[in-house]
Order: sequence, then structure tokens, then C-alpha cells
Amino acid sequence: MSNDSPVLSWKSPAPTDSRAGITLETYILEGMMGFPAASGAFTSLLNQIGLAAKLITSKVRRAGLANILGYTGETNVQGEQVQKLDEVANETLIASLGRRRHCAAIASEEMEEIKILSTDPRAKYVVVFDPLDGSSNIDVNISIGTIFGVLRRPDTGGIVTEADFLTPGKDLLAAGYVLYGSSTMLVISTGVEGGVHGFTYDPTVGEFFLSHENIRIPERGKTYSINEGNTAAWTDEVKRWNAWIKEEDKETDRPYGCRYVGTLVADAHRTLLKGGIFAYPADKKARGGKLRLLYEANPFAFIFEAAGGKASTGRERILDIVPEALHQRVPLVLGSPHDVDVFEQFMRGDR
Ligand code: AHM
Ligand code: MG
Repeated sequence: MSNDSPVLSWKSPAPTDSRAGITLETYILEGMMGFPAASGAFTSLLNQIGLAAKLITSKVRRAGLANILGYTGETNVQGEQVQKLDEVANETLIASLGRRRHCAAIASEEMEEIKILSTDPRAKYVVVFDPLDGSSNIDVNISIGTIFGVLRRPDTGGIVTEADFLTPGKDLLAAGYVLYGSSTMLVISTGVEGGVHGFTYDPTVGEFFLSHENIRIPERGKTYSINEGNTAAWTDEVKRWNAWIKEEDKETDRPYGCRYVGTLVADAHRTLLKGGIFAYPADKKARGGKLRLLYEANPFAFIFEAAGGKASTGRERILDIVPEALHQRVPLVLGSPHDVDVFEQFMRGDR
């Protein structure tokens, strides 16, 4: 991949000029205007993701009416088979990205294989996504999310194949997530230079407005986030780290508090804003970890690093991993630099 490509150099204006209150579309457009040679394809693709986020949020917000409106995977009052919300989200993203010719193909958590969306040779991008993360939380009205990453095809000639997606996360052009929480937020980054920015959705206007400009993760936090129910399956290193973080020690400000939603988007978002650590390590049940490299770990690793944080397997940097398969799993540790460093020290046996 060449570094002097106009599209690869796409970035938002310097995060020092305050742009609080601008819409997501303006942010995306200004990013393109900061680079006159840009073709508009990347801008258009990001806008289509923003559109999908609006459409999915409107469906998520009506999910509590599932028995009346559908989205349960069962039959509705008319006796018709209704779609599950994660399938609806998946199809919404595919339809939005397929409407313009710039996205060559997508890979989704919901689909075994990649899906080709455009055979136009000018289609330079592929998109990875988890359309509805935290799906076990839908039924209980707890935050869920969407995760996405945009990659440039290594070679735009020929038909897209799975190999076009098997690129390390450090090559992502953009990554983001949408959190359907007490409000809907879209957080996006085009990398370290462009920074990480959060947009809050105003449903009365139908727009995302810049509300969290240039997010920086604190150097250290006070919260850890892990599924503690897996303790029996953890390795000794993880058990030792977990015991340490819960120990009382005034000097090092321990114990940390524990928060765990069970939706990666929600747990990672809180960790990004408040600092601390999120971990889903490998254990005896999930030896390669549980979360997926391409569309869960990589987008978050990209965002955390751009916000000054760290993302690791516990032993190596997530963004350096060369993927071998579309749905590959990986141990994932995200957080404040200090907190991830400490976790890695435990994994190495240095503590
Ligand atoms: P999903 O994409 O099928 O919803 O699964 C991924 C979710 C993550 O959001 C979350 O971090 C994790 O699985 C929770 O797993 P567990 O229930 O084992 O704690
Ligand atoms: Mg998921």
C-alpha cells in the first residue's frame, strides 16, 4: 500500500480548532476539503455509514415494541415470520453501503462469507462490521452497538476475495462505533492525526452533532471491566492480575471499581471516556479469546490508540496481528496506557 495515495492521507482538520456542534456530515466533508485531491469516495462511504447508523437507531429505539412491531425472530400477531434486530441492522448496513459504488465488499459478524457490493474497478474500499454488538442485551433493554472499520483494498484489480480483508488493523483508514445507549452516539477516528471524535444523535432533528471533540483517554483509570464469572477458566496470570486490582492499597489507589455490561461497545466506550481497563482474555473455554479480530478488536484498537490508549492481546499489539481468517478470535485488552502496561506485566510474569 502506498503512503502518498490521496485517499490514505484523508484526515480531519487539526483537532485544535474547536468545531463543537458541527454535524457528522460537515465533519466528514471538512475532512475531505482538507485534502483537495480526495475523490469524494471515502467521504461518501463514511456518510453512508452515518446514514445506516440513523436507520439502525430508529429500529433499535422501537425494539421494546418487538412483540407488536417484530424484530423477535418469532412470528408476529399476523402470523408472519419477523426478522431479528441483528439481521435488520446487517441488512441496513449492506443496503446503505451498496447504494454507492465505492464499497467493493463487506465482511460482517452476521455472515459466514464476504459479500461483494460493487464490481466497479474504482471501488477502492472494503468495510468490516459487527452490525449489532451485545445482542444478548437486546431483550433486556441494555445498551447495544454497531462496530465498523474501513480498509483500502490492497489491489483494486480483479474480484474481491477474502484475502482483501486479511490486513492488520494498523492499515485501517477509519474505524468507529455507534452506541445505542441513553442517547445514541457515533464515535469515529481516521487515526492518530485526525483524533477521535464523538457525535451525539438528536432524534428530533435526525442529525449527529459533534459533542465529544478530540477524545483522549486518561493515562490511568479506576475501573476494570471483565466477565468475572469466567474466573475458574482463567489462566494463573489473569487470576493474579485480577486479585491485584482488587487488593486494598491506598498508595496505588486500589482496589479499582468493577463495571461490566457485556456489550463490548458499552464497556469500551466507558473505558475510553473514563479510563481504566477492559479485558476479555483467553481462557480454558475460549483458548483464542472470544472477541473477533477483524470487526471487534481491530476497530477498537485503532480508536484507543488514536485517543492515546493501548490495545493488546496481553502479550502483543492488536493492530500488528496479521489476520488469517475472517472470523478469527483474539484475546482483547483495551484501556489507559498505564493499566494495559500493568496487565501485560502480569502476563509476562514480571509481577
Ligand atoms: P456478540 O457480538 O454476539 O454480541 O458478542 C460479543 C459480546 C461483546 O459485546 C461482549 O464484550 C462479550 O460478547 C460478552 O461476552 P460474555 O457474555 O461472555 O461476557
Ligand atoms: Mg459483537
